[in-house]
Amino acid sequence: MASAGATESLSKLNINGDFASSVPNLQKNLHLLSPQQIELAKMLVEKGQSHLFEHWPEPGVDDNEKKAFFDQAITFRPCGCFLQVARLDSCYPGGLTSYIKTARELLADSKAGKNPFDGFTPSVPTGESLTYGDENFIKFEEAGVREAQNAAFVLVAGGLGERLGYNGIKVALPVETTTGTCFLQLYIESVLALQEASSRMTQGGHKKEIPFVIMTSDDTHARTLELLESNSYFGMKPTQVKLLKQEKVACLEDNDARIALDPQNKFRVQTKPHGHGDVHSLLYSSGLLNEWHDAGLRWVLFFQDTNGLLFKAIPAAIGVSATKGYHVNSLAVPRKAKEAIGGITRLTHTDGRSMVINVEYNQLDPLLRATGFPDGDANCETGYSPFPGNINQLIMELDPYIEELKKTGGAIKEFVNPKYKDSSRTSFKSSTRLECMMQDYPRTLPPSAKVGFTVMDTWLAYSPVKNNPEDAAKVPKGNPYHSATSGEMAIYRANSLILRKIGVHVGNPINEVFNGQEVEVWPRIVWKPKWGLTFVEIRSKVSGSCSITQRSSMAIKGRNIFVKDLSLDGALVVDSIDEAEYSSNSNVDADVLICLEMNSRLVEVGGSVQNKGWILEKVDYKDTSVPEEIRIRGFRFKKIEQLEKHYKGNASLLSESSVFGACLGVLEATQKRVLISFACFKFTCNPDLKGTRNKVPFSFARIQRLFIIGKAANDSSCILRTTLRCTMCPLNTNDLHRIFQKLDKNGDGLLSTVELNWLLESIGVHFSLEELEFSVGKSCFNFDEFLLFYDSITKQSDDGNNEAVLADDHQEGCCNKEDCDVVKAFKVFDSNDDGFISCEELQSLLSRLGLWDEKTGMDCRNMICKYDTNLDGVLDFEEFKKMMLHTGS
Ligand code: UGB
Repeated sequence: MASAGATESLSKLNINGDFASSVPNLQKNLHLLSPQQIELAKMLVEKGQSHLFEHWPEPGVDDNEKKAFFDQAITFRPCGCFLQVARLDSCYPGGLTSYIKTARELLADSKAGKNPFDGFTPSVPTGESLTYGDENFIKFEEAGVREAQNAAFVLVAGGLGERLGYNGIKVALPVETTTGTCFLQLYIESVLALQEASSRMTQGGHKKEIPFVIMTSDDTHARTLELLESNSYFGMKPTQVKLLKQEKVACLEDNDARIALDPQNKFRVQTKPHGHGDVHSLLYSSGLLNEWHDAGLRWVLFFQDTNGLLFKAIPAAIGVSATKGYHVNSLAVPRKAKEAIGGITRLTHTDGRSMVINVEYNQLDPLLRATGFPDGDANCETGYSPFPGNINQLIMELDPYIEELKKTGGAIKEFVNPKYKDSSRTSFKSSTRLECMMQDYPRTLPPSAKVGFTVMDTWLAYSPVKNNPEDAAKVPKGNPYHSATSGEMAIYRANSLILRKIGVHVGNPINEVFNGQEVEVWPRIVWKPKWGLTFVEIRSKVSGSCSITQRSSMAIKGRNIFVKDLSLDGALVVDSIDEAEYSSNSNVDADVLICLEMNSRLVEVGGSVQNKGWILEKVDYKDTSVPEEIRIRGFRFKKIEQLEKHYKGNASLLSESSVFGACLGVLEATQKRVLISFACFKFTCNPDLKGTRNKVPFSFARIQRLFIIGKAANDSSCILRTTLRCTMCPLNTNDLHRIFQKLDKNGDGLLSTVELNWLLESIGVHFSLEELEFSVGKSCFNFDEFLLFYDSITKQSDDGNNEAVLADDHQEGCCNKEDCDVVKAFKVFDSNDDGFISCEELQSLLSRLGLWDEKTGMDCRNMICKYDTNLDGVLDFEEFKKMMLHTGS
C-alpha cells in the first residue's frame, strides 16, 4: 500500500498510482519518482516487467539508486522531452514497448525451433572470383583505386570481442608485432594510401578526403577515441573521422522477454550490444549518408575490427562493384565447413522469391539439413564448403542504399540466439538479447536489386583475430584458428606470397606450434600501405634479383623505397621521409647498397644484408608477466641484430637551394651499338635562371621517376615551365666534384665502372661491366678524367651522337630536335591521347612528379589560361609548344 504521504504527493501530481497495486514495493516508492519516471514505471508494469521492482526496499533506502534506475531505463523509452531518449528512439524504432513485443515473438519462434528460412531452399550462388595478380585482378584493382575517392569507409567496432576475451579494445591490438602497428592505425593508413593513390589517378593530386566512420559502443567508445587522440588520428585529419556510438539493448532472462537486471547492481538493467546491424540506422539517422550523396560519393564500404589483410582485397573489390554495377557486393573467401563465418547463399522461396544473402554460421547447418542436404554444413570435393564464406566486408552503392533506408529507417531484421539450459527450451544458461547483423541488409531489397559477391583467396583477404588461445587450439584440424597467432602469421604469409608472385625468391615457411596452434612461419615481411597497396604498385617497387630467407624480418616504412637486388638473411628495417637525406644508425657493418638519389625522395635498397636477425621466442598465454597483446599470440621477437636505415627529411636545405637535381646516368642502347649519353645535369626552378636548354637526350618517362623538385618554388608558372622544359644547365666543377664524391663509394679517388654501373642500375639501366667498360673506354677515372669524360659526352650530345636520337625522332615525323622534344613532352602530358592537355591531365602529371601540393594553391586552370590563346580551356599542340619554348623573359 502507498503511504498517505505518497498518495497525497501523487494526487498533487495528478497521477493515479493504481497500476502499481500489484507491485507493492513500487507503489510504496512512487512518490519519489518524477512524472516521467512514473509513466515509465507504468509502461514497464503493463509490459510484464514488474519483477524489476520486486526487490525495492522501503522509501528512505537506496532512493537515489531507484531514481538512477529510471534515468538509465528511460533511455529505452521514446519520449521527446529527453535528448537521450530521442536519440535511442531513432536507434530503436518503437522504443522499449516494441523491443519487448519483438523479443516475445522471436523467442516463441526460437522455442518452437522455427526455421527463420522457412519456405526457402538454399543453393550455391555465382559471383566474381578473382585470382591475385592476374590480368583481371589488375584491371579491377585499377578500377577500384580510381573509384576509391568516391567511397566512404565504415568500421564497425562496437563489439565486445567476447570470444577473444582481450581486455582492451580489439582495434588497439597489434596486427603484427614486427612493427607493432595496431589495427586502427593500419586501417587509417590504408584509407589514406588509397585516398592518395585515387587522387593521383584521377584528380591530378587534388585530394578528395575519404570519410572514415567508426561505429563504437559504450564498451569501446572512450578507448577508441583515446587511441585516436593519443596518436594524432594516425595521420588522418580529425575532421575526416566520425565516431557513431551504438546504444546497447536490454538483456532478456526468459521466453517472456523479462528484462534482466545487472547481476552486479540490482538497480540497473543488464545491457549488451545490439549487433553490427545498428550501423545502418546510425548512418541514416546521423545524416551522413545525405552529406555523402551531396558530396558526390558513390560507395559505402563496411568492414570489421580485426582483419589485417582486408585492404589487400579492397581495391579490387571496389573495382568489381563499379564495373558490375553491384548495389551490394559482399567480399567472400573459400569457406571450410563449420568455420565460424557465414555462408553466402542463394535462397529461393516456394513463392518464387530469390535472394543472395549471408546465412550465419549457426543457421547454415540446420537450414541445409532441413532442405534435403542430410550432411548439412559439409565440405565438398574441393575440401571446402560449396558456399563462399562471408567476411563481412560489404560495399553498397550509395544511392540505392539511401533509397532503401528511407523506407526502413535503417531497421534490420533482428534475431535472438538464446543458449537454452536443456531441450525443453524453457530457461537460458545466461541472459540473451535481440541482435541484428549488417549483412542482413539485402534481405529486404527488391528482386531487381543487384546483389553480388566477390571471392578472393583467404591468404590474401581474411585473417581475423576472434578466438582466445584456448578455444583456437580446439579448432578442428584444417580449419582456421582465427586467433592472434594465426592473424599475425597470415600477414607474413600474404606478404611473402605477394613478393613471390612478383619474382622475389622467398624462403619456404616452417611449421611451428604457438599456444597449441600449428602455424606456418614465413619470413616476417611487412610494409606500410603507402609503400604498396596494389599489386602493380608493389611490383613497381621491387626489381632485379631479390631473395629473402625464411629466418628474415623486413619492415619497409617509407613510400619511395625501391628494393633492388636485395639478398636478405637477417633483419632489415628501412624508413624514409620525403626529401630524405641519408643517416644511418645501423648497429651492423653490412654490405648493403642503399642508394639515395641526391636530395631526392627516392631510396634504393639492395645488396647483401646478413645479420643475426630477430628470433621468435615462445610465450605461454597463461604467463601474465608478458603483456596480454603479446602472450595471446604465443610468441615474441627477440631482436638480436638488424640493419636499420633511416632517411630523414631536410626541408631547409631544399628551401634554401635552387638546385634540386640529381646526377643521372642515362644510357641508351640499341642492339648494334651502344650510345652512351651520360648526362649530368641539374634542374632548377629559379625563374631567373634561364639556363640554355641542354640537348642531352633523355626520356620523359625516366624523368617522371627521377625528376624530383622540392617545394621551394612558389611561382606556379615557373614550376610548370620547369617541369615542361626541364631546364637543364651544364654542371659547374663544384657540382661535378660533389657528384664524383657521391659516386666514389669506396673513397679511393677513382670512379670505377663498377661505381658507375651502380648509378646506372639505380635508375633502371642495365649493362654488364664489360659492355660499360667497352663503351667508356676505361675501367676507371680520376676526377680530371671524369671532367673530360663529362665534357665529351655533353659535347657528343650536342652534336655527333645526337644523330642517332635525331634518326629516331625523324621516324616520329619531327623535322628538328626541338620539335621532337616538344612532341614527346606533349605526349607525356596528353595522357588520354586526344590531342589536348586538360587541367586534369596537367594536374595529374604534376602530382605524379611530386609537384602538386594543394596547399600552395596552384591552380592548373590559371597555368593553362596563360597559354590558352583560343580560350577553349585546354592546350593544343601549338599552344603547348609556345609555352615550352617560352624563355621566361
Ligand atoms: N560489432 C559491433 O560493432 N557491434 C556489435 O554490437 C557487435 C559487433 P564479431 P562474428 O567475418 O569473421 C561476423 O563478434 O560473430 C562489430 C559475421 O556476422 O567478430 O564473428 C565488432 O566490433 C559473420 O557472418 O562477429 O560474425 C566486429 O568488428 C562472419 O562474416 C564485427 O562487428 C564473421 O563476422 C563482427 O563482430 C567474420
